[in-house]
Amino acid sequence: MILLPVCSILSSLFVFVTGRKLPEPEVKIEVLHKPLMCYRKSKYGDMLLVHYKGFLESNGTMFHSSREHGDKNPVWFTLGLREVLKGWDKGLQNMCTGERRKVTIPPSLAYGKEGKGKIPPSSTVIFDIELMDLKNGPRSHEFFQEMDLNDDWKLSKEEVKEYLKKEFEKHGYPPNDTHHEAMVEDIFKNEDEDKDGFISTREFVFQHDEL
Ligand SMILES: *[C@@H]1O[C@H](CO)[C@@H](O)[C@H](O)[C@H]1NC(C)=O
Ligand SMILES: *[C@@H]1O[C@H](CO)[C@@H](O)[C@H](O)[C@H]1NC(C)=O
Ligand SMILES: [Ca+2]
Ligand SMILES: [Ca+2]
Repeated sequence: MILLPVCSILSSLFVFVTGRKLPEPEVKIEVLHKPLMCYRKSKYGDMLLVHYKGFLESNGTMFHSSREHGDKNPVWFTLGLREVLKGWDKGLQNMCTGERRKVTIPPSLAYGKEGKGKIPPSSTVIFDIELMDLKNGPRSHEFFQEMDLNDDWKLSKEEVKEYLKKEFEKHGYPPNDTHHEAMVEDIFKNEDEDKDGFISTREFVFQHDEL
């Protein structure tokens, strides 16, 4: 698969290194086909099965087609977890099974300044994406359990901080308590909806990303 897994830790790192957020440009969404029946719409944490074609905006060259390349199968991914391009996480919300969209993604939400493979640096890319299937995603319970060190089914700030520390080490960054604490505050601001100081499984699994 050609999609670049974007590591959220690294983009969070950027925020703390430069002390500011990247300006978040918009993803342009055009609906090409909407099915008559729509039982439910994709939301953060769902598993999506898609077929897609990717084009360079600059000259319309197709750089990937899931129907023609690789094993020719559609691909599964979890929405909103940065498993795929950020532009996909933003552009494939509220989508019905059978719906087809044209999603235009600026470089910062796609392959960045560097580009990747056939994609030149700083490319705006266009995806033609068809949602083949949709199911409840885990926003992985395993992942939750891995972070929940004392098995009380909620995540404390300390547990999230421990997790960040491990992730940073895994990616070769020295742990930095000041950074980690600021990141934890940021995470809890978004995820601890009832502000009880813990992220519950419900808050974890059903959290909605703001568009
Ligand atoms: C389109 O642009 C890409 C990247 O710059 C280049 O590799 C490709 O040859 C171009 N295709 C055409 C048809 O001009
Ligand atoms: C840790 O983070 C703080 C706050 O961002 C920063 O001022 C400090 O230089 C960092 N320390 C190390 C060792 O990177
Ligand atoms: Ca816990
Ligand atoms: Ca809570």
